[in-house]
Amino acid sequence: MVLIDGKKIAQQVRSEVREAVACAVSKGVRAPGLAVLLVGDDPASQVYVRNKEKACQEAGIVSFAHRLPADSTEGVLLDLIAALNEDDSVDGILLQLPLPKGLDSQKCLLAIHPEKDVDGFHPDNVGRLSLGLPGFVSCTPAGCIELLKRYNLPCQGKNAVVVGRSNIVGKPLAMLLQRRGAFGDATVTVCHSRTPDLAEVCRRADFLFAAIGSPKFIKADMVKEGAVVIDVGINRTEDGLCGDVDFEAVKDKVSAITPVPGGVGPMTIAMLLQNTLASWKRRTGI
Ligand code: BQF
Repeated sequence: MVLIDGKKIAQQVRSEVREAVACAVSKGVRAPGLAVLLVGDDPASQVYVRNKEKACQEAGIVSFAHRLPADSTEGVLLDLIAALNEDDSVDGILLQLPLPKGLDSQKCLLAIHPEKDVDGFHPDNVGRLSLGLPGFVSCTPAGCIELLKRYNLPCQGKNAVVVGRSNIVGKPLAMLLQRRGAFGDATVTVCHSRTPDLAEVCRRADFLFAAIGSPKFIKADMVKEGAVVIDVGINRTEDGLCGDVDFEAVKDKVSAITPVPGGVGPMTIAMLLQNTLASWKRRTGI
């Protein structure tokens, strides 16, 4: 059984970004800039935003944090996004989700210029992904594919099952798995809470992606012998972070598996930096 070390791969990606930035900056190019918007005081979101600021700093990316009170109006947020769209020192704009009640996240995401949408949530970028055009890809699904690449686990011609159909993970992941190439070309099934006999569908998976949002949901009887299992779940429980996969029950059955913590989570941050790097390269012409 291969334990897929997302923390290690994320560190590799982060040093690659750091080296690319340092190289260009030493030649006089301005540093990349990422604006991070946090509305309200959700404790998990505060941790995520701090993680992202720290990762930027380490990579030589300037982070511009904007912390707004929970009772901010949509107008204030939209005005800030409009100003960041116009700001040439900002290559990426990240709106930390979820937003407090009363704020329409779809409307706010639509206001971010698609060329600065490093989270890949703008409908332009979602459409581009579905058409196979270049654009920003949502960081968590991109991180899953990056792990397959770096561990050389091609899913071409295999059965991939994605459990969960969210806009942020399940849907874009299913699109990525259908792209052409060694780390695409999968036969993809997307299942969810209304799927009859979910266990039976999961058991057909050569590659199983768990993005349900329910701790230890995937049990041993839902996993095929020798499958690759990618656990996208981040659940906060009494005994710390916990994935959507019952790791202890499943680990002896699989050929490779990601742990939680230290699997897909760290890759999410790494891919954010990679997207910001790509935006900066494009905008500075390097
Ligand atoms: C790890 C996120 C749900 C909703 C909004 C490392 C992160 C998590 C886990 C992290 C996540 C989840 C982020 C680990 C960012 C991933 O060691 O396992 C890093 O910071 N994430 C987010 O920004 O918004 C979310 C999950």
